[in-house]
Amino acid sequence: MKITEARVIVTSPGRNFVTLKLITDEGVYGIGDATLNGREKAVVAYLEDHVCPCLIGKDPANIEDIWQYLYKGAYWRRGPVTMSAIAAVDMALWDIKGKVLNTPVYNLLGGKSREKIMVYAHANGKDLEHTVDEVGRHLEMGYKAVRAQSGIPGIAATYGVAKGKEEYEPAEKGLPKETFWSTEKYLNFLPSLFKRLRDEYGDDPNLLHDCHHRLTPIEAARLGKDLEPYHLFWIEDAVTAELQEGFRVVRQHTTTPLAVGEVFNTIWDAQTLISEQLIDYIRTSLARGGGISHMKKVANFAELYHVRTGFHGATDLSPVTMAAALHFDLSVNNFGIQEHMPHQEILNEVFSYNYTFEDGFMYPGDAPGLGVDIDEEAASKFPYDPAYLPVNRKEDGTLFNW
Ligand code: KDG
Ligand code: MG
Repeated sequence: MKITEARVIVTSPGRNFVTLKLITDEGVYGIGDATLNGREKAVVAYLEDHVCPCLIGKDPANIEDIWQYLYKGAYWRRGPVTMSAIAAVDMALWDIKGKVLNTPVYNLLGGKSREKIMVYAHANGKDLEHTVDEVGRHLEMGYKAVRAQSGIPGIAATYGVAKGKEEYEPAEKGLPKETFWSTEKYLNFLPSLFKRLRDEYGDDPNLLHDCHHRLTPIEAARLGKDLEPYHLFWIEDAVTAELQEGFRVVRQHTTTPLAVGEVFNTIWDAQTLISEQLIDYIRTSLARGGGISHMKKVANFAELYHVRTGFHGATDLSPVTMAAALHFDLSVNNFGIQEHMPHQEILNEVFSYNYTFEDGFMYPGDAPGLGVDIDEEAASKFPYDPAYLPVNRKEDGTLFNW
């Protein structure tokens, strides 16, 4: 079998997605997700100009060799653009292998390690009471785990909180919006939210929170300590992790579990974090971390150090990544939790998928391959719609982490 065509499909049903389709001489094809939020066109060019031509004529069965060819063969390693492109190729190749062998991808990854996949939902509100209501609404929907993000008194707009009634979607049309931030106001407010949530809903629900890279290690240590009475499932991205050693400070001070990694690209971004047991969950999605082949190595490495997976699953990851993640989550022993942020209804005009949600858990389905497809004709009706993630400043104007 040979790859005869590699097509990049850009579409915007509700938001932008980049999808790679690899077609073989036997008519079997596979698809992969190459969406990099706010930088989509860079991956399109990387794929079309530098990756697709190299794939033609290759045997799609040799997934590991093709992965190494694209990683080592480029000479220029790592980085979000390169690794998103490699991830898309890798997902498409696993999809093809599953279809050729007539089996779901989880069977190729070692089979089922569990029957169902616990997912966490996003609850967000404009203020504390609204957020409490939203957490309750998601618990009523059956979720066993809910991430709570709230508007903060004195801060006009913050990460994770929807405007008006729509679902939260951080990428906005036009040039990047600027938001303003105060760590002091945030740290003073957040424990009161989780106290209120435990008072209202008791000890059982798994509660999570995303700090979105806005704290220094010692500030994260304070937050972790302040939240200990409310035993969160995790705090996420408490600190930016370019300096992996920074997590030593956080870890020394708190027993609140730590999750990080949605912006990581390879194992080298997490090696110290994992081997020194500085984190509890690794969040790198298959789409950012070079696909199933590389993330399998990361998960296996993490397993040695009691670190579990908790993959990123925001709306900028297409149904292809969601499906691939669910196959992966079902198969690895050290699965922890999966993020689930449902896409807009309109996306179903372009993508079809086999995964399902029931009572707080998801299932990848048993279709051969990944069980996802894209309708190219429908996709062409939703042209690319440029959008950027926001830029964040401190109240005095200093450029800060968004
Ligand atoms: O593209 C950026 C989003 O995926 C990110 O802001 C979402 O932090 C996020 C999360 O945890 O879902
Ligand atoms: Mg996050």
